[in-house]
Amino acid sequence: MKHLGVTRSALREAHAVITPDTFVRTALAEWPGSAVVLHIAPVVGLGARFVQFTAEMPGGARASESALGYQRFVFVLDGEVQVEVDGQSRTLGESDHVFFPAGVAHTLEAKGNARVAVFEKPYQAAPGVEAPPVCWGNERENPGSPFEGDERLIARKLLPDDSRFDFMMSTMSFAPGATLPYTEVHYMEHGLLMLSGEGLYKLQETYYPVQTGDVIWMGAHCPQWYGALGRDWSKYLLFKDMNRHPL
Ligand code: UGY
Ligand code: MN
Repeated sequence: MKHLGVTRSALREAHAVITPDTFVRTALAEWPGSAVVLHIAPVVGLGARFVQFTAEMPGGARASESALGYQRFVFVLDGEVQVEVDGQSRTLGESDHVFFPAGVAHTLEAKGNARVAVFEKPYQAAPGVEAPPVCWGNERENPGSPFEGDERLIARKLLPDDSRFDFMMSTMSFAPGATLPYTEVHYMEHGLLMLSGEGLYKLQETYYPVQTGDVIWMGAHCPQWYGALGRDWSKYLLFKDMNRHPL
């Protein structure tokens, strides 16, 4: 059925909601053979300081580090990906993730059809702070902890929470009816991918119904609040720049 131009996707100066019916694929030099949906780029709204994309990798497709030396975080959505870095070789499956520091050579190879969520950012060094290492993990094995004391809202940090890192990746899981405790307003930006479930996202003045597969960009100071709907827990993957003075 034709959609007659109707979509839930929306773009405002400090936020964007991007739904799968509006995804457009491109190629990227570092991802030969993969279809890349570049969700969030610096040209969005008033501007983003990171990129977020999904790479759809056919079996055998390979990717290498960002030619411009950006840090990269990769989260496996579907399939299996063989990762080579620092003389190590590991097979990552669904919910596994890896962080590559700026300038670290690596390759990713899809063992069959695979989909990965990728976040990249130029590293902001800070005086006296050492560079972060390669980090591995699995989101499902991460126990997480209640967010601001709410047992129905579990936050899982996917990177060590220390100042070597200039961004954090996490997941936030909400029981049906659970909400963020208040409308947040902060200078840090977010890139978000709905991993499961559905809910209502308030961004600036507008409430958006969102569901699995949707992407959200929240720019600096975008008022933000989420409430989970539906019968099952909902979960999103979240990028947030952190730990650096903004000037
Ligand atoms: O910590 C955060 O910034 C997070 N709670 N924001 C969000 O979920 N939109
Ligand atoms: Mn936030």
